[in-house]
Amino acid sequence: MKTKKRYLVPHDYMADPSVHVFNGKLYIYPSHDWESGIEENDNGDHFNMKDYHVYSVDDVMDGEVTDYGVVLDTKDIPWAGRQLWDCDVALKDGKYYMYFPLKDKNDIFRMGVAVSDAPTGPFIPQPDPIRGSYSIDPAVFEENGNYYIYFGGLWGGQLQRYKDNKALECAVFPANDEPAIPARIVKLNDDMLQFAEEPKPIVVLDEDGIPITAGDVERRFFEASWMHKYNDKYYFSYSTGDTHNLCYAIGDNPYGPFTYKGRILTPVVGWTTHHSIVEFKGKWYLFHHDSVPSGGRTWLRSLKVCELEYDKDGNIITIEGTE
Ligand code: FUB
Repeated sequence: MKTKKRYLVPHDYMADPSVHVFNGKLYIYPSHDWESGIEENDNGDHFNMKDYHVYSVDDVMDGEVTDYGVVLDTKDIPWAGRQLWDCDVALKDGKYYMYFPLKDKNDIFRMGVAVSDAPTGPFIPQPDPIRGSYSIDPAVFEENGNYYIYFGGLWGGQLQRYKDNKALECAVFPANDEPAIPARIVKLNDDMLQFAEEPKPIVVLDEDGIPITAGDVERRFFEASWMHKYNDKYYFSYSTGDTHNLCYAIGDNPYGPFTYKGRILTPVVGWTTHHSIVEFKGKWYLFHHDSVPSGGRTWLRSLKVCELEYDKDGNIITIEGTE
């Protein structure tokens, strides 16, 4: 589908947008890319981000975008090593909780929480990462007062270093005909600061009800989880990483399993693709990023948005990434 697209922050590099409507207003929580001079590699060292901004917009396709400035900085996080990647924010009882992945001083990704009285921050970090947290790309989903985090990412996201929530001695990738490494879901405690349970795998099935295999690289999970609901169905969406698709799978509850349905967005310019899907003022939007404005530099990405449509059966109509 060809659709009008808009760059939201043309004067800076922002990526990995997590978007929510809080009290009737739309807020964007992106990663903040910058030129740190670190050479590109498969470990993602070139994504060397160190702070977050928050944005809001009233008219998504045409309205003014408000920048609330820096709301969290690695220098204020006691356990910080490096690399502040994709974050997300949830509202509970008037407080805003930002979940962020960050490498600790041993270069291991953990997830932290920072709390604010406002959706626009500033967010005050907890002194330690969430117990039992690992890997990257937290996406928070709330339903009936229960809050869940979807997370995980391969390669630089370190998910291949974990099995059954335990760290492995070294990374393990399944054989091509084995089930792919899954994303994870975990319910949050009432205080929103710790996990309430052990993280569980998110299983994505193919059309025959068989788990998607590691060799099915056009469809298997890689990173960038997102969850939204449409017509009472649960849409789990994600990036396939090295094949650069944004895909989705549908299930009947937040834990799945989910059945693979198709592509949301074909590959964009740049290595990574990452998104969120949100309904605002009666329309659905896909927030994402690409590297067109930086001339294809994968670590300097720009925030984009376009409308998203469903067909009569609830399938998402695929959007062209390069238009
Ligand atoms: O921004 C750094 C990483 O790139 C994110 O965590 C991934 O999802 C990918 O977009």
